[in-house]
Amino acid sequence: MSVSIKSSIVLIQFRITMSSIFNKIDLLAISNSFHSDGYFIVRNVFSSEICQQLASLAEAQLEQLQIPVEFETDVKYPGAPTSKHTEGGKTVRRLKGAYARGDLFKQVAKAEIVKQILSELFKSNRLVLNQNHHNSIMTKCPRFSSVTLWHRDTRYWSFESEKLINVWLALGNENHENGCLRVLPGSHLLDISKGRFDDESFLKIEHPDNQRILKSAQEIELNAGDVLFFNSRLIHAAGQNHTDEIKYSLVYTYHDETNKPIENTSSSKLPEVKIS
Ligand SMILES: O=C(O)CCC(=O)C(=O)O
Repeated sequence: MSVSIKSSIVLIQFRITMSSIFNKIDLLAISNSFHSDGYFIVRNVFSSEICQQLASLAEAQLEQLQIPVEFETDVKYPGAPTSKHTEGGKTVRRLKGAYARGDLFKQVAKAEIVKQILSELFKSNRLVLNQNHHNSIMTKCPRFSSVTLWHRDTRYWSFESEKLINVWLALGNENHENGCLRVLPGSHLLDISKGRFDDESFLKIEHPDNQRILKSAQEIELNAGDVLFFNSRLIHAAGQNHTDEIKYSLVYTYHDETNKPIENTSSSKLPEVKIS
C-alpha cells in the first residue's frame, strides 16, 4: 500500500473516530472535574491507527535526528547522561516543534474534539496554540531517560495570566514502568510559597508541607489514544523508562485569545496558531 493511500485511510479513520467520540462525552462533567482536580483524562480519543502513524513519523524523525530536538543532557535532570560524550549522551528527550512536523500533527492539534473540550474549559471559542511551549513529541527512551521532578509548567512560561492548558496524547501505553506522568490532584488551586520550591522551581520534597501534599500523588496511566488535559499550574512529575521501548507522547499547550504571551520572552518567540 502506498504511503499516500495509507495516509488517506488514516485521515478517514480520524474523522470516524472524531464523530463517534462526540456521542459519548459529557463536556460539563469534564469541565467540573477538570476545574476541581486540575486535570481530566478522555479515553480513546484517537484510534490506534492514528497513534501508530504518529509514532512511526516520530520514530523516523528521531532516527534522523530531525531538528529541533532536546537531548537528555540539555536538561540535566536526575538520571540523565552527564555529557554528550558518555554512553547514551545523544539520547533525545523530545522532538520540539511538533506542530510543524507534518499534517497529521496539525490535524491532531486542531481536532474538533480537542477544540470542543478546550472551548468548554476556557469558556471561550477563540483558542490559540503556543508553539513555544511543549509543542513536542516526548521520546522517553530506554536506559538513558531522566526523572522529571515535581513542578508546575508555569516555570517555563511568561504570559499575562497562568491560564494555559496542556493536551497530552499517549501514542502508546503509559504506565509506572515506562515513566508515566504523576500528578497532585487539586494542586493547581494551592497557593504555594516560593520557599517551597528550589532555585529551578522544583518542589523541595523534604519540606514538611510538601511532604503532606505529595501523599496525594496519582499516577496517570494512559492507553494509546487517551488524552490528558491538565492545567499548567498542576504540580506534576514523571519517572524514567525502565522498559525496552521508547514511550512517545504528543503534547501541545493552548490558551484563549485574551491571554497574551509577554513580548520579548521565550513565550513569544515563535508565532502563535489560532485553532478556531
Ligand atoms: O514525561 C516527562 O518526563 C514529564 C514531562 C514534563 O512534565 C514537562 O515537560 O513539563
